[in-house]
Amino acid sequence: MPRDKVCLVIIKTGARNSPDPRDVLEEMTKLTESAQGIVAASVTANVSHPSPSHFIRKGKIGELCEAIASTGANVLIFSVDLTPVQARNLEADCGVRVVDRTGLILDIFARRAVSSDGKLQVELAQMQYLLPRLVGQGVIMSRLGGGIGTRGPGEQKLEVDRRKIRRRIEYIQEQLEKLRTHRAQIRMGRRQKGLKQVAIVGYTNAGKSTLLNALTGANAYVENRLFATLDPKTRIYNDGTEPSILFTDTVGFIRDLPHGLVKAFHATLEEALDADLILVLVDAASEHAILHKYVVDEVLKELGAEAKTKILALNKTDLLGDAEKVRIQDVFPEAVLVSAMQKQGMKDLIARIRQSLPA
Ligand SMILES: Nc1nc2c(ncn2[C@@H]2O[C@H](COP(=O)(O)OP(=O)(O)OP(=O)(O)O)[C@@H](O)[C@H]2O)c(=O)[nH]1
Ligand SMILES: [Mg+2]
Repeated sequence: MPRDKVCLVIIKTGARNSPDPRDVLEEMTKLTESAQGIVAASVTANVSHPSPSHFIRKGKIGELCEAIASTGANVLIFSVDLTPVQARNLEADCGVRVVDRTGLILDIFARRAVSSDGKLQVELAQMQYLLPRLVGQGVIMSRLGGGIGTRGPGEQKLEVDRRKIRRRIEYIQEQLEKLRTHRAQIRMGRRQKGLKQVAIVGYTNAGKSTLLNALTGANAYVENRLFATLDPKTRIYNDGTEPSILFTDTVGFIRDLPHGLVKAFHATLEEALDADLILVLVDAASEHAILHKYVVDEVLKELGAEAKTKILALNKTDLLGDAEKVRIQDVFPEAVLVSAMQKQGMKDLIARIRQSLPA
């Protein structure tokens, strides 16, 4: 399938704490590439009061049409979420597919889901996202045919009416509930065997799967892409010392993680909630390390994991010079410095984990 040529629309809101548009552009570019799209153009728009009909102003729409015409872009991707009405109007005015941030992330998730559990969770999030967008017409047909944002629950399923979709949602929710119970039983069994459980959590691309592999010799999927991992993998670490430790790799977090996705992945994220210890992994080589740590803390809060025992590890320190290592250790004095890729700091990390594990 030919890759989508994408025109990114970076929205700068007037809100305090709103992220720097350059950072948003960087992240949206990575997300787009993770969805196999090619960024052909980007347009930034200042929007303090979004219009209910189009989100952006008329003049900006003209600018977008020009960018589309001059670059041959076939899809617009917004850095914010749009209402179904806004998306539909923009599609009509610009003549190309319009995808919003949640739609983009859902698309990546849909590409990555491997296990049947992962697929069910993604399908649930997609259904809930698509449901309000299925009212009326036009959109449905324009969404068929491949490309970013078209990976709906499947063409056949799109033909069924909303009632059937609701029933499907209920069915998936029941299946996920069973999955939750099943996972809880597995965890209980492990606990009875005296095994300790550590969940590795962190921003997407922090190196969680690489760390799991380094510690346990697992062969978890590693890639320099956002959301490489959707299915948690659990592997045992055994160095002859009791207790043995089970490490679980989890879905990566991102700023403004769409709420529906957090909910859909609750069954998976519960692995983190139920662990004896949460290992927060941060990419120390990223200039956004502090923000990433903050986002992870916020999502953990949202999941109700505030009170859990946590330790912090700073990864990719092989990319840092000595001065940078000192600086980042100043910011996070409690952190263990590691390089999962070069298997550096693993002994320190295990020692810290053993110290911190609740008895
Ligand atoms: N230089 C360096 N690169 C690393 C290190 N650890 C991981 N990486 C690279 O970082 C990228 C992401 O690694 P992953 O292990 O897939 O990251 P992840 O946190 O599992 O990412 P998601 O599953 O997408 O959330 C890959 O290109 C890794 O090779 C490290 O210690 N040093
Ligand atoms: Mg991973």
